[in-house]
Amino acid sequence: MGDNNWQVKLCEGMPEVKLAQSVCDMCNGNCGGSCGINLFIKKDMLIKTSGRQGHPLSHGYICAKGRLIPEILNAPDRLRHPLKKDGKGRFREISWDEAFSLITRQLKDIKAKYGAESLAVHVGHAGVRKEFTPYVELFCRLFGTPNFSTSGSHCYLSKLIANEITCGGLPVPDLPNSKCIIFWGYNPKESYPPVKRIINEARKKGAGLIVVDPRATSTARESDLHLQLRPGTDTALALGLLNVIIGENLYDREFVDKWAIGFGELLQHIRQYPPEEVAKITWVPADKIRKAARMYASCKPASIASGIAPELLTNGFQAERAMSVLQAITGNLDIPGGAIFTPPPKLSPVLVETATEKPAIGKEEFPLFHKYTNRAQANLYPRAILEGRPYPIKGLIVVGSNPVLTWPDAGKVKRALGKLEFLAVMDLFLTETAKLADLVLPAATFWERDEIWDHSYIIGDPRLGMAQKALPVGDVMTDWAFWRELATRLGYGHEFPPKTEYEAINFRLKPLGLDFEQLAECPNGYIYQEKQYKKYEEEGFNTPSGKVEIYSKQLENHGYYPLPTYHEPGESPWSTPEIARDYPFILSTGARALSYIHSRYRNLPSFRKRAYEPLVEMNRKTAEKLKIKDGELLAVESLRGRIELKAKLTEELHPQVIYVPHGWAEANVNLLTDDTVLDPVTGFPAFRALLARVRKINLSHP
Ligand SMILES: Nc1nc2c(c(=O)[nH]1)N[C@H]1C(S)=C(S)[C@@H](COP(=O)(O)OP(=O)(O)OC[C@H]3O[C@@H](n4cnc5c(=O)[nH]c(N)nc54)[C@H](O)[C@@H]3O)O[C@H]1N2
Ligand SMILES: Nc1nc2c(c(=O)[nH]1)N[C@H]1C(S)=C(S)[C@@H](COP(=O)(O)OP(=O)(O)OC[C@H]3O[C@@H](n4cnc5c(=O)[nH]c(N)nc54)[C@H](O)[C@@H]3O)O[C@H]1N2
Ligand code: SF4
Ligand SMILES: [Mo]
Repeated sequence: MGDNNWQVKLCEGMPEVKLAQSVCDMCNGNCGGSCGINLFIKKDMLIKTSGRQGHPLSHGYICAKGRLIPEILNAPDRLRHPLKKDGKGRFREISWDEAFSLITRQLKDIKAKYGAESLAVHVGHAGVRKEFTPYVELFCRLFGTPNFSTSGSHCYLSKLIANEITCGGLPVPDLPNSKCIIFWGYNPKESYPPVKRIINEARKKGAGLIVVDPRATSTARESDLHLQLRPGTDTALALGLLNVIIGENLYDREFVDKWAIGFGELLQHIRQYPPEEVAKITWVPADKIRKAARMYASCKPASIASGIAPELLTNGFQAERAMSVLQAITGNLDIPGGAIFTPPPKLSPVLVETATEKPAIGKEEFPLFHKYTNRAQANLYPRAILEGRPYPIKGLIVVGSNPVLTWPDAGKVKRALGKLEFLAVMDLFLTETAKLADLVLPAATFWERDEIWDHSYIIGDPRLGMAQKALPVGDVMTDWAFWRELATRLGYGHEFPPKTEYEAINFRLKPLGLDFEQLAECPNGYIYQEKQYKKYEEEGFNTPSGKVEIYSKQLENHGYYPLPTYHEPGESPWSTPEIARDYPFILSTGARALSYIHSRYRNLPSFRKRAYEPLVEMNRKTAEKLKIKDGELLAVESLRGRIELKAKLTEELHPQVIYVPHGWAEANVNLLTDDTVLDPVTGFPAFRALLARVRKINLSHP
């Protein structure tokens, strides 16, 4: 049944070409969504894609990556068979049956020798909001390991938890209806361009735009106000805005009196953050802080679209808390044009609760991260593997992720992966991580399986849709089918109720009174509920007090700061001046560029043609002082490691700040990042504010 594509039609005038309506899911993550696409298929092969008119978010737009999907799917180096590493480190093709025998044997051995918890399973960005991911978690529980982690170890969950604790849920910005929008460490022009269209329309209607970004991006330059802060100082800036808003009586007194607790304590607390002091910390002039605060607080409804940058800091959780408080005290929660709560669709839950003997890795250090997510914190896996703390991890299965290029301190990650007794990787390509594996499993892509997509988390559009399988799976396997088969071989098949993905989707849709076919008939999605606002007036907020918790007893009880509080980044010219003497630049890594998704596609010629190599961006004047020329090869070093890449001189950056993209094997910036100083509440790494130095490479004296 799942093999039928209900949306496949024949192309007019080209009887041999079929047209299937689908979506591109590549941006899907923290702030990205999906775009509607048409797939043109000839003899079971994808030959072309185009933007699909009428799609509620993308309206016919697709970016170059979306147009290059045929190159991804048909790549000559795409994995087609399971690969097993032999004693000499060479890969040999094996059958699926052999692959299952090998992995089953390895998992049983590990469990018998070290206990079930010594297996960890990590699902990366390719598994975000995918139908197979809850089943991987189910597998982990059935096997008996608490160590199920996702890219949520460094993405999105910090924001989610900060907002859960503050106002009982994560609201999203109702951008189309806002009168003032703050893009806070968010740059959709590169990370999900369809949002630009929404902003342009809101701005045509008169909405103001404030951009908080250390870089003068084109989005920042086109905004009404650009707050060009020092990387990592977001919490201080937010507290400075709160200082002005409260000091000038620009907050919503009625809302605060009725619906917030801890305002009195906040009032005292923000006295430490007058604009002049905040200006010294953040480098944002005091008059701009005042202007931004007045603009945001006096244009109601207003919203904050916070991107990934504030999360990727040692003080990131507090930054998200402070933004949550800003939205609350200005009375922008749950109103049209403000920060709205759109509950995700009520799908049947997959999980069975099975207690595990040992706590998840990271539970002890980051109890609230664990409480709110029930997940292990993957940033601590390398320590567990290398040092056996709190207990050893001996086996790891990596699904849709490339830790060697995307986890902090890649040198340590590589050492750790090398020490495992068993590493399996399921991917489309032989990635840098897959190269280290004992077993590599070829996965089907999004377009070779059935998937549900959901738009509630982008701009609060309660819309659910179906992207039906449009292409045959061939010799590879869908992630879902793999985990079901593995569970069956280990004797848990009966706990995996659906037998096919088609059945699984029908099971998930049941509470909505929908089935597979009905959802498939709505290529632009199905609105699963009416928008409702100010629900708190009847239900209260979903916090222990039923109110917005500006002061959080829960945080206090766990030994954390109960009010949003600024701390210098773990590494900075002020917190670690002794390091800054040798490493004077502030390094921000991984700002998105439209050309790639994280570590993917560097192996594909058309992608390379568009963006050939990684570049370190630095201020032109600084470069002139150091006699560095545009395009010159440089070494960038941190306490952890060294990479070499060419310089790109720019006016966009402060003289002391440098930027390096992530995801490049030839200059892996995560060799420079750190996994020891993490955000104390969430365990998130400081990808956006570290210290580094830059050296010219004298090629004649290597
Ligand atoms: N093309 C492309 N699109 C993607 C992805 C991709 O890899 N490639 N990944 C997807 C995923 S998983 C995610 S999480 C999203 C992320 O997408 P966004 O949330 O838009 O995040 P970024 O572009 O990484 O960073 C946004 C801005 O933060 C700025 N910034 C850097 N350091 C700081 C800081 O300390 N404070 C502040 N306020 N700003 C800072 C950068 O200059 C950048 O312009 O993108 C998604 N979309
Ligand atoms: N320095 C630095 N590091 C960062 C960041 C940063 O800003 N700076 N950003 C962080 C963030 S926000 C994120 S979300 C992470 C993302 O980091 P990862 O989760 O490692 O994401 P990708 O590098 O995109 O790796 C996804 C892999 O999945 C494969 N894949 C694609 N589709 C499928 C599928 O359907 N099934 C399977 N099994 N595999 C598939 C792809 O080929 C690719 O190898 O990176 C983080 N790392
Ligand atoms: S912006 Fe490009 S990569 Fe992202 S979902 Fe749309 S088409 Fe796909
Ligand atoms: Mo992300």
